[in-house]
Amino acid sequence: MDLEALRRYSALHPKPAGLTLQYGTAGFRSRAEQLDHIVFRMGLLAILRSKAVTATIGIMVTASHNPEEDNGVKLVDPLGEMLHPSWEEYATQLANAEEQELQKVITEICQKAEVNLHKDASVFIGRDTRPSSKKLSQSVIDGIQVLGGQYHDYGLVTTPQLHYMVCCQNTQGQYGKATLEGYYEKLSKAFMELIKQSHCSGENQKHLKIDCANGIGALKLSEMKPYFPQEVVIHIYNDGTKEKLNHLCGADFVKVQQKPPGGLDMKPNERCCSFDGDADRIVYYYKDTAGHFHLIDGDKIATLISIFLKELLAKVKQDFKMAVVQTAYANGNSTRYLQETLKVPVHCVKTGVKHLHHKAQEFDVGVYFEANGHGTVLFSKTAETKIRQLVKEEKDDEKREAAKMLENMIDLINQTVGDAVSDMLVIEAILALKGLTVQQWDALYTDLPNRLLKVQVADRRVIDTTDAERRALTPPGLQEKIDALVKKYKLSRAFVRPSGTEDVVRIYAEADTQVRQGVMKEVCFHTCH
Ligand code: NG1
Ligand code: ZN
Repeated sequence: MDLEALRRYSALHPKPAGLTLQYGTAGFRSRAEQLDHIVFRMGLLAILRSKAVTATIGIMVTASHNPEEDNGVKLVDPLGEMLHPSWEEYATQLANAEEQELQKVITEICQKAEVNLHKDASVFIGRDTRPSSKKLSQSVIDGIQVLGGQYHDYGLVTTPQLHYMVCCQNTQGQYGKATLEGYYEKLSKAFMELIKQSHCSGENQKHLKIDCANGIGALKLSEMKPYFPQEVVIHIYNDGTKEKLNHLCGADFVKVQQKPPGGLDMKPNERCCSFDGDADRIVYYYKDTAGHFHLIDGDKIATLISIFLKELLAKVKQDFKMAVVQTAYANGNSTRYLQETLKVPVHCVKTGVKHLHHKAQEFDVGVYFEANGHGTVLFSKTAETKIRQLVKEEKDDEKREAAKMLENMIDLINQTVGDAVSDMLVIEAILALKGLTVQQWDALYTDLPNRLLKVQVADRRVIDTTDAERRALTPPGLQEKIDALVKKYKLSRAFVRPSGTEDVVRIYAEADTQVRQGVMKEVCFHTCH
């Protein structure tokens, strides 16, 4: 380790006195001006991680759906997954070390994680469109250079694009080419192959309006436009040329507010969707002829995809295990529909993509979505190999055609992480193939009225939860009060948990009618007092 370089560069990226930040569900998130030392040190950590696992590691500068003034950084592991939990702690230690302790902390991490500093290292960098992101990614590069290693700066990319690049690189191209062209070509080819088999695409069905949250999604969709087939005509709104990132628009705004984004003029029954600020989430919606807004969230996306995959799996007649993974925020009626009508097993895990991803890996086909629209589908190696083999060798036409569709789904889905662009193409393909309108999709089941609020409390860590965050263990008495309230209402459910990305407590409630959501007011009262 070049100690002189470490001293010199860390002095250029000083840690504000008294500031401690934690590597949470989505890495570090904070006001952008507090993050310079963090990103520099994450550059250091990315090199250590790369040396530890002898693979390329990704580092993404973004704060997703959070305000433009915020920023964040997270590391991407070799197959495009989130950073391994054992390293989250190292990230937090390195981020909070005083300057004079940096070398000691690096040495400790090297010892604990058996990092050989003489090994080669390689890091891929990406960033979103925030004004602060460019400078922060320069600081990442400073960190990388102090410990020495190769890097490739992809510049402006969506979060899922960076995950894809990392996976391609570490699988020697098996997953695809680690370039933007490689990504666009892979997705558009699979999409076109899929919709070749669709017979019903009226003129109206072709059009899709997309709110890009004034973020990176707009840039990347524009780049991808030449690759799009004429079967889909996309109209981009909130492209970042006029308004601020995530301001009154984007997937998070639409989901939380349950209303359309600003900047998108919506006519009755038009199919619309919103990406979030780094394009890893998507929600759909439309307005009916009476002017009512209908949200189609991650739960309904998971349901549509599950229906489609289940039908194909039945046709290929393999003993593949399929399941859906949700979190406590999944609407109760989505869970009921999946289990009782569709007869697909559903599992509930803690909030945060890494938990959903991990659980979904247990199945041949694991569909996972957070209600907020972050999700994807994972196929086991066994299932993927078998499906590709059936495409080549199966004599039965119906079976082979079904396998072909599954193969294209495998190629269209970004299996590394939720991806708004890829999910959008999956949804558009399924709607076209099944001849479904957005209203028919919406009518699969009716969401229970629900509310998600956040409240600021003195110390959110006093709330400890269990049972996939559906029950509060502490503070004493809180859960009992929620239980008593929930009992009063039909189909009612409510829970509180500390956020992993903001200094707030989130409160969720649902019940059979909106009026009965009065439960929400009362849960709020007990959480704050
Ligand atoms: P927190 O802040 O822990 O609730 C939020 C989302 C998660 C996930 C992460 C990462 C909700 C209720 N929570 O986590 O689902 O997306 O951000 O971005 O939407
Ligand atoms: Zn995001």
